[in-house]
Amino acid sequence: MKTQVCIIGGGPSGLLLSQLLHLKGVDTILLEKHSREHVLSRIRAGVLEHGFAALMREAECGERMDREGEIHEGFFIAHDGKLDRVDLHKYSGGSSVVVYGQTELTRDLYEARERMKGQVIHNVEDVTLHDLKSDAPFVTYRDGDKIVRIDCDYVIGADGFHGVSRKSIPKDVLREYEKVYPFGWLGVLSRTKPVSPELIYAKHERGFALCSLRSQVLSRYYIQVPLSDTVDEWSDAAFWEELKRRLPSEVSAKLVTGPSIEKSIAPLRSFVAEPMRYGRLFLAGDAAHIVPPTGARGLNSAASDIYYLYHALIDHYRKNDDAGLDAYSQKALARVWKAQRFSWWMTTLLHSFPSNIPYDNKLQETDLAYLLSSERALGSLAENYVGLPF
Ligand code: RFL
Ligand code: PHB
Repeated sequence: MKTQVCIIGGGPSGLLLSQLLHLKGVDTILLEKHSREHVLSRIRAGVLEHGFAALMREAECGERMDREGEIHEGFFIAHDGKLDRVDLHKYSGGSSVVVYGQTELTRDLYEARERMKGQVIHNVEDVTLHDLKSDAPFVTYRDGDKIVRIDCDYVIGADGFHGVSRKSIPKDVLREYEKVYPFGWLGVLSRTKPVSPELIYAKHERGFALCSLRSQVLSRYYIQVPLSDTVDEWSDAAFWEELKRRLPSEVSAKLVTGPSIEKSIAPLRSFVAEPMRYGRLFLAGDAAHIVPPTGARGLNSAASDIYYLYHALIDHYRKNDDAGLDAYSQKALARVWKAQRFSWWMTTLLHSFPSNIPYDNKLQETDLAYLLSSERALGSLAENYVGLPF
């Protein structure tokens, strides 16, 4: 087989890029390791930057997001039994975020690829990248007993943190930066009315908690748990009880509980691989960087990579101009590191760290008090949360 751009990974990054390129007449083949059902069973992000929402519209995939997604102009920070509202709209100069689940967004992208007869190949095994430093790279995968070869101009590694693309870059070329946090998030999805119309990020000495939502009938809650905990140890009843203890009483009194329809633990990690280009291979999204979910940056950082790559590839194919491709790694990483900084800061501000000495806890309390008392600090939070410009 032959294509212009071979995309590895059918998560939001890979699907969005293939859809955007297809609309501009660039040919792509997308390879996904799992079935579509498997990809759509993962419950992940819920908050989209306005710039990402605009990219979904440009990809002709924004219709359901605009109909069913919720515009949020603020969120709450709960601490010391109180609730403080962060007015994103006011402090960001008129911006907001869209609350729309990654699962729904991925479904919309799959449906668009199907409508346009895009080539998306599922359940591929043993994906291998070849000759990335040459002008004629190719990708192979196994389909049963058969090895299939795809010749292409460029390979896009959008295959997530555990994918094969980053691992195809020689170790002496790649520099990896990593920080592992000593806790995870236990998440529960439940068909209940959300406790608050806007998200609540809660700082509590027992650990962080987050009240989020997917719609007015679907709630998503998280609590900080030690890494040693397993999902089986957490009954629904124990989860609700712990969540209530970490929320101000005015909130926990209103919490509607119900059976969980999904429950999982995600470890918290910050990670960046540099550079994001190796010859004809370009990394995008979680394949190159991940953040702890506290600042809601992960999917949004993936979208900014796709924005840069999309424009760079269009300039290459339409104008024979490679400046965008040559600048990609540097440009993408500059924004990625800002998302890293923000996610690390939000995580440090709101979680309980087992290794903290009393001095650290005092600084953490002071950081929060300063934030909530300073319009400039709130401006910085809001600007980062709604998304820095691409
Ligand atoms: P994905 O979604 O991991 O998709 C990669 C795809 O590649 C496939 N794959 C392969 N395909 C072919 N060959 C191989 N060898 C392959 N190896 C892997 C995989 O099957 C998969 O389908 O990466 P992508 O597209 O870069 O998207 C990134 C986002 O998924 C991720 O950043 C976010 O979910 C992070 N995140 C959040 N981000 C936000 O912006 N806002 C949020 O509110 C937010 N909340 C979250 C989150 C992530 C969470 N978890 C579980 C990690 C909340 C949680 C709990
Ligand atoms: C979510 O709804 O899953 C969610 C929202 C905000 C975050 C992280 C996750 O910061």
